[in-house]
Amino acid sequence: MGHLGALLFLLGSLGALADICEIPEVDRKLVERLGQRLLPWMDWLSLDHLNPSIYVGLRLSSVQAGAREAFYLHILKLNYQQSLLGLAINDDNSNNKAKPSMGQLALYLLALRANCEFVGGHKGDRLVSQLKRFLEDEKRAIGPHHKGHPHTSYYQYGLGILALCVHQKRLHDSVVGRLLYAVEHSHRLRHGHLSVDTVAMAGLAFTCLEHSNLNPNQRHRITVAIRTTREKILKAQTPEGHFGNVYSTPLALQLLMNSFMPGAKLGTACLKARAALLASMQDGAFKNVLVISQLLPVLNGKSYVDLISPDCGAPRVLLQPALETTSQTQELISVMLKVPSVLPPYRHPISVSAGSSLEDVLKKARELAGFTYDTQNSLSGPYLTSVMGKEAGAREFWQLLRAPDTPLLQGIADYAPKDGETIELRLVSW
Ligand code: B12
Repeated sequence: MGHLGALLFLLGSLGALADICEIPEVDRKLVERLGQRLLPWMDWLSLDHLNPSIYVGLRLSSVQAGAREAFYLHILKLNYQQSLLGLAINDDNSNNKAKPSMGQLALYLLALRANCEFVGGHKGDRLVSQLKRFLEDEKRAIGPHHKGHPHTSYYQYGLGILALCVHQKRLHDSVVGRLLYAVEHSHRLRHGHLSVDTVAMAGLAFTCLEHSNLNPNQRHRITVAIRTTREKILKAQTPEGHFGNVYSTPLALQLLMNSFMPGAKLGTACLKARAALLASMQDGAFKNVLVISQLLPVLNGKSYVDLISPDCGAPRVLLQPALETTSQTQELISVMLKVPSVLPPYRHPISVSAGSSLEDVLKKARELAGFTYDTQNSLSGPYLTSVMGKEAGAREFWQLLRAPDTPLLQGIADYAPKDGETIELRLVSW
C-alpha cells in the first residue's frame, strides 16, 4: 500500500472507530469505591430490603464481595421462593409482607442468570409462569389498540421480557408486540418527558431477543426498534455529555456499548458520556445503590445482555469494607418545606444540621407537628407515597422539586438540601 493508501486506510479506520461505542477502562480505585458502597446493603437480609439488582451489578462488574455474594444469593433464593411460591421457611408472619413485583421477580431471574444458573425444575418453572402471567396481565392492561397503560410501567415490562429472554424462555409475539408498538410510538414511554431509562431497558430487551432469535417472525421490527432506541438515546445527550440525566446514563451506555451505528458519531458521544460520568463519580453523585448497581457493569464493559452467556469465571477484585468517615457538623441550615397541593397549603422553614437528607427534613417537620408523610421501601430506597394524609393515586406521584420548578434527580434519602433552599412536594400525574 502506498502512502496515500495507508493514509486513507487510517482515516477510514478512525471514521469507523467514531461509529463504535467503546468505554475505555476507568481508574480501579474509583470503581472499588463505588463497589464498597454496596457492601453494607448486603447485610440487610429482610425481604423488604433484599435487592437482586445489587447482586446482578456485582456479578457483571470487575469487583466482588467474596463469600458474602454467595450468601446473599442464597438468602435471595429463600425469600423470593418463599414469598412468590408460598413456600414456608421456619419463620413467622411472612404472609404480611408484600410480594415482589413483576420487575423484582425479573431482577431475581437476572440474578440467577448472573450466577450462570438457568431457571428450572418445578419451582423455577412456576416462577417463569408467574412472570409470563404478569406480562400477559400487563399486555391486557395496555389493550389490543394500545390505549391503556401497564399497571406497573413499560420499564418493568421491558425488564420482564429481558429476564425471560436471558433464560431463553419464549414469549408470545403479542407480548413483545406491545413494547415494540410503545417504542414505535414513543410518547408512550414518557413520564412527563422521554424516560431514557425506559427506552434503554426496552432496547436491552430487544437486543437480547435479536441475539437469541426468540421471536423470528418479528425479527425485522425488533432490529428497527433497537436502532430507534439507540437514536433516541443519542438525541437525549445533554451538553455535559449525559444521556437524559446522570442517573439514566448507565443504562443508556449499557445499550449503546459495543454497538455500531455508521454515521452517528457514536464513538465520540460515548467518550463524552464517559467523561461526564467520571466527573459525576468524582463529585460523589453516585450514592444510591440501585444506580451504582446499574453503573458497575458499564465500567466493566458489560451490559444485562451479557447475561445470555455470562462469564462466571472472570477474575474480579475482592472489595474491602470501607472505613466509615461520617463528619458530624454542628452547623444548622434552614430549608423551606412547601406543599401547595393540600388544603390549607403547608409552608414551613425547617432547621436541620448541614448535610442532612431531605428525609431528615421531613422527619423534623413531622416532629414539629402539622406535617405528616409516608414512604414505601423500594429498590431505590424510601419512596414518598403520601403527604399530609393525601396518598398518590394510580398514575400519580409525589414529585420532589427545588423551587421554583426543578425536579430533583435523587430521592428523599439521598438528596441533601442546601441552606436557604425551598423544597416543594407536588402531587402530579405521570
Ligand atoms: C418508573 C420510574 C418512576 C415512576 C414510578 C411509578 C411506577 N408505577 O412505576 C415515577 C414516574 C412515578 C417515578 C418517580 C420518581 N422517580 Co423514578 N424512575 C422510574 C424508573 C424508570 C423505573 C423504576 C422501576 O420500575 N424499577 C424496577 C423495579 C423492579 O424496582 P422497584 O424498586 O420495585 O421500583 C419502584 C421504585 O423504583 C419506585 N421509584 C421510582 N422512581 C423512584 C425514585 C426514587 C428515588 C425512589 C426511592 C423510588 C422510586 O417506583 C417503582 C415502582 O413501584 C427508574 C429508572 C432506573 N434506572 O431505575 C427511575 C428512577 C429510579 N427515578 C428517579 C427519580 C429521581 C424519581 C423521583 C425522585 C423524581 C422526582 N423529582 O420526584 C420520583 C420519586 C419521588 C418520590 N415520591 O419518592 C431516578 C433516581 C436516581 C437516584 N439517584 O436514585 C431514576 C433512576 C431515573 C433517573 N434516571 O433519574 N419514577
